[in-house]
Amino acid sequence: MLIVLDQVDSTNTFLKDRFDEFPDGAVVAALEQTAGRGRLNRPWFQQKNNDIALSVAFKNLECGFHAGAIVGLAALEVAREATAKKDLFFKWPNDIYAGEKKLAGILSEGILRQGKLAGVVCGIGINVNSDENALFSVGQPATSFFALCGRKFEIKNLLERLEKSIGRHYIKYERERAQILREWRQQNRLVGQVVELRFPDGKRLEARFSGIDDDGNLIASHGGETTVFRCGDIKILPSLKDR
Ligand code: BT5
Repeated sequence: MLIVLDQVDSTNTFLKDRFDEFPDGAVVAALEQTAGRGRLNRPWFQQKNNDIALSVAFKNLECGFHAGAIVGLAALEVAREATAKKDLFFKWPNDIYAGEKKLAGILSEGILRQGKLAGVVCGIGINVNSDENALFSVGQPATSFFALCGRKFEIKNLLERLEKSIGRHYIKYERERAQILREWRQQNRLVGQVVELRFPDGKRLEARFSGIDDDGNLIASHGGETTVFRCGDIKILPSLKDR
């Protein structure tokens, strides 16, 4: 099921508020969000009628982070097909990057019922037709399908392709869970590199990104110690990557 709204505050908020009214796997997209959100309540920019914003209702997941793996792999597939750029990758936890520029971001939010995880609303924003000027206002290096390949795209057509790809990846997840998670790990390009961990409280730590555990947490090593990094951001340190 794909529903495309002309305007909404946030597709994640919309679907969270109506979670029980939608079937498992339902996708709600919007051509404009007036209050698009990133993680930690950061703003998400979407150019009206020009970029993708959608959310998916997941009701049968083993754990919350698997939502990002399913939606992320589907988006990576559509982005590679559309732009013919193979060199797109995940930056932990679920951003899609081209080089050092962000192409897409994912926000997964758990739905709790009596203290238990009843489902997950997973939203993704993808820059499609935004040009350099629009991307500049984002405040961090960002790119779009248009910036990558010089073509503009019909948003509704891309939404249909993405909804189908999410459906396929969800079915595959139900049948071959380990394979989906393996693919997701493989596309996390920065494993092995030295990165800067940025904790939500502002603390920073340079460490080697040594892997991702079964719950989707980043495992980092520094000075013989291991840190399990559950929430925050990582900054790519290209000059240090082979250290
Ligand atoms: C994310 O958060 O990257 C998750 C974004 C999820 C957006 C989707 S759209 C559909 C659904 N409905 C919503 O309300 N949200 C979801 P985070 O990792 O916290 O990144 C946020 C940061 O990315 C911001 O602080 C900006 O610096 C930057 N940013 C904002 N808009 C951007 C854009 N269009 N492209 C690249 N970077 C952006």
